[in-house]
Amino acid sequence: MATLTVQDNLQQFSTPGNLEDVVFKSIEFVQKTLSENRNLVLITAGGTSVPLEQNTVRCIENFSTGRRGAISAENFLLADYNVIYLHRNGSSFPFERKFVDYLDEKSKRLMDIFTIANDCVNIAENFPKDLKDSLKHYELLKNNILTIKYTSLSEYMHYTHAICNALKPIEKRAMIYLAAAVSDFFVSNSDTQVHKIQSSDKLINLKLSPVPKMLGKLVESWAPDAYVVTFKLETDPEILDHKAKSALIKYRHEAVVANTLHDRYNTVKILTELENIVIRLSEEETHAKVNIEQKIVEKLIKFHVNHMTSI
Ligand code: 9Z3
Repeated sequence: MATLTVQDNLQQFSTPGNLEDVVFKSIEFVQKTLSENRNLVLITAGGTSVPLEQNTVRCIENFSTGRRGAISAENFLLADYNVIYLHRNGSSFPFERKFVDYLDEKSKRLMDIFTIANDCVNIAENFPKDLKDSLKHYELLKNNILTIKYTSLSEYMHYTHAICNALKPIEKRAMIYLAAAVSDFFVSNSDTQVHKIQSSDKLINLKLSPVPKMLGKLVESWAPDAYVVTFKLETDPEILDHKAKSALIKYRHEAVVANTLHDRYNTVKILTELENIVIRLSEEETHAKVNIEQKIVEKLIKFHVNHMTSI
């Protein structure tokens, strides 16, 4: 297992009980990918949970649904990449999310689409073609995806570190695509009380510490050869470009995808050292339910190919 150094900044996050299992599965999947001679992308998706108590009753959450990561994973799989999908437990899942969309659109529950007669379960209706296609794609590609779930910020941190280390033998054929919305603040171990915070009439003061930035370490030493893509989210479009450009300069990684909260599925900017590309869905594309992730992934794969052929 990759040993933690003080510089990795992870000691302040409690080590998840199943970390060795995640390491083992990642190494095994990397070996499989090498033997298949494929490229591999690590995708992170969904929000992190920050516990307020050690025996957690309450926590701090964020808005992220994991949809960006899930649809991106579909597109990488269809482009013949192997995928490690590190996602928030219960968030959007590649191909399956189409069924969730369908149920939502029809205002139905999952069990509404099944009937049972003589102990046989049947599907109650004719599925639209794109749902059948999703099922077919999943059947075809499910061995090319390794799924790892996290809930807490600590799990996210340790798993990301462990998977990046496991990716080392893949060298430049690895891409890291950090679409998860990771909390910027947490309650440090020493400030987290053991038992449930008791209700009272008094104000409660929470001490939130800044989450140590892991990106510098990731780029420098966890996965030094990989093509690293981060996402920058703002709610104020005025500051987005500047923040995205600053991140690219500060961490010296390959690409930043900049987006705003409310327009994130319609417009993004991809920034690299040499390019500044705006991707915006047209009205027709929005109407035809084109996913912007398809376009993001297409572009990034082109950049990744250049990265792999560079010396
Ligand atoms: C993103 O910006 C993703 O595009 C979204 C996708 C989280 C907005 P959904 O999961 O949304 O489909 O609902 N991810 C990165 C967000 C983030 O926390 N970035 C950090 C920042 O902006 C830098 S790594 O400071």
